Amino acid sequence: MANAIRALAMDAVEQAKCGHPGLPMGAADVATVLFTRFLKFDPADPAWPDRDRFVLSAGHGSMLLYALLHLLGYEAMTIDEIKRFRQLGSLTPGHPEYGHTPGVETTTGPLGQGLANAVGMAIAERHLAALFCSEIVDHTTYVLASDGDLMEGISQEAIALAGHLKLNKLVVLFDDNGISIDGPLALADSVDQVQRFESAGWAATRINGHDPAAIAAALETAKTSDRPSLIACRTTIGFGAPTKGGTEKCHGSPLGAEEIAAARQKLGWSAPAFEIPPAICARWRAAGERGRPARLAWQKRVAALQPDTRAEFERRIRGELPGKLAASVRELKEKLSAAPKEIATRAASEFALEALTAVVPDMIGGSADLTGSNNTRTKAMKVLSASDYAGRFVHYGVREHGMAAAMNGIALHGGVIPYSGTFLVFSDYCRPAIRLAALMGQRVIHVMTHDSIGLGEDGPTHQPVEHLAALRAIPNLKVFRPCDAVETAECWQLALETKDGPSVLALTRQNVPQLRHGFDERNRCAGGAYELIAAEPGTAAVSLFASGSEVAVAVAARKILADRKIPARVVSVPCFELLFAATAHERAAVIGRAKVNVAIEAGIRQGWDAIIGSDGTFVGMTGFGASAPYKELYQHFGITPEKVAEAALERIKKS
Ligand SMILES: Cc1ncc(C[n+]2csc(CCOP(=O)(O)OP(=O)(O)O)c2C)c(N)n1
Repeated sequence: MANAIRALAMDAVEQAKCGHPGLPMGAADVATVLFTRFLKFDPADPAWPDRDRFVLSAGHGSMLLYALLHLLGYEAMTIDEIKRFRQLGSLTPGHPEYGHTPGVETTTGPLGQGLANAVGMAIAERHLAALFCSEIVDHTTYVLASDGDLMEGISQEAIALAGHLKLNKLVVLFDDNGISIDGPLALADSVDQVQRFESAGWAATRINGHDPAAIAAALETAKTSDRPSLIACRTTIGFGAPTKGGTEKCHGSPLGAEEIAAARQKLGWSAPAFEIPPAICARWRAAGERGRPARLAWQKRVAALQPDTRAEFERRIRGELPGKLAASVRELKEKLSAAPKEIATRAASEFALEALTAVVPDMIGGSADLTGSNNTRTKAMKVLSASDYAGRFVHYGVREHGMAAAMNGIALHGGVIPYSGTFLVFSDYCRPAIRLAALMGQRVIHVMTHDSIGLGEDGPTHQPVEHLAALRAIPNLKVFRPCDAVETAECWQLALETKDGPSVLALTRQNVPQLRHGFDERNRCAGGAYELIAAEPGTAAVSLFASGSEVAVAVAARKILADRKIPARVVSVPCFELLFAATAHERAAVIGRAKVNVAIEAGIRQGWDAIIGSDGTFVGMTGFGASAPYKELYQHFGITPEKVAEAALERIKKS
């Protein structure tokens, strides 16, 4: 049965003239034992909520997964799809892509990410099991990880977190083949992975990855472990390829017709390319049908739940927000209009979270060891820990990358909406995972505070300058930078309602005035930008655009200009992406036709030209910040109402 995987991998890579045959051939025995005897799944319902998850963290070995899906009877994965490996529009892209191919649990390829996603999946499983009982939620997350996965720094963050949380339903199968692209692993690595995992609180063992009995025994042991399990499976990369097997030569290129013919002979596989002998195919299909009774029994158990519990469980799995959200945001905004708050937007976020987490039980918060600074833990939130998985706040530790990737896994698991916190400057540490959340279309919400030089004395290492622009460059990511407490509530609502993509909320450390007065039921941030204060008297000669804390600067600049009888309007721009998604007509209306456009943001200019034009005036940063009290920094870098008014007046004179 394992040779069927090997043959399909060799043939598909050969046909595509590119790809990675080595991993599928080497890990075929491990995968065969796992999928035919342990993994709980049903090809008839790839999204069955209580299925075991299988994460191919070493995404370059995608043909392993595609071969399995085909052999096990996932309807969409026909032999034609295998033949179209790596071709446009096929279900078999170069690396597995979530949402594209049924049966693929997460997008992998950037090494280490899948392993860290799996930690999030295992957290979500334990959490939901604690809330909804193990009759309904009781599954294991299996990972196949390569040397590359374990060399990546993110793997350390992931395994440390998993060990600490005692995620005993997480099992990592390490494809311990001692080969990477450059050659033998010994060129670059001499870590004892078993000892490494053990020291992180895992159960770890070493086996022969070509011995089905040993693989089965290790998986059996892992089932009863009170800790996460590592099974280091010693394998031969490209197992069966007579000259290239065991070497880097079979890692990432076709074996060639001659080597494939010799491998077929060595493996005793006489079937032609892309053909699976009926008897072997039947055994694989039978393995694929193994899980059906379990799924049907599970459906019965769900049907027998109390109607309220069942409705809630199903709502959460569908990822639908509770109906109470809108009313809660409305109430929040009413409160703020009755008693305006001059607070930092990070504090406004906490204020919003008090209300939102009360009506959206799906939300799990967290922080990478900056809880008090990020304001992500509300008073009512208990900590999610090894002794209480029902808690809703995760102390991720100083592990921003692992946190962001675990959040992706939590979202992918379903039933839970992860949000978490760090400083905006450390979005760089999260970036690879944020990019994947955007690519996969996952609702993951990053609270990123201390969003500019406005954080003050911590200085340029901590002051984001290029980060807003860099995040705005990621497709399908919404970057929100609210200007006050009301916008913060509105942006939170928009982030929660964005079911198909991640969001970043960039929030201030320093206090900002409340600029939105009077109750307005509309979510004014929904258009991405809106006129906060109209020009007077008459038509605007100047449009002042700003985001976040700089909207207050724009408002003060408007006043200076008004005193000089220059009518200026203020446009708050909390979200570029929503503005750019609006119709051309709506966008033009918000941008307006003033002679002079000025944008103010305590970051770099990049991106703003789309709003103010390349001839617009930008008041912001052109280099790194400095360490000083923040008010002095705003003066020092010239981000003040006076400078803005001056710049506008100069432009008017010239025009
Ligand atoms: C973050 C990241 N860096 C680099 C790569 C490119 N790459 C793909 S596989 C690989 C290493 C291959 O070694 P191993 O993980 O042991 O896989 P095997 O050779 O056993 O298939 C590298 C460097 C990647 N996919 N992701």
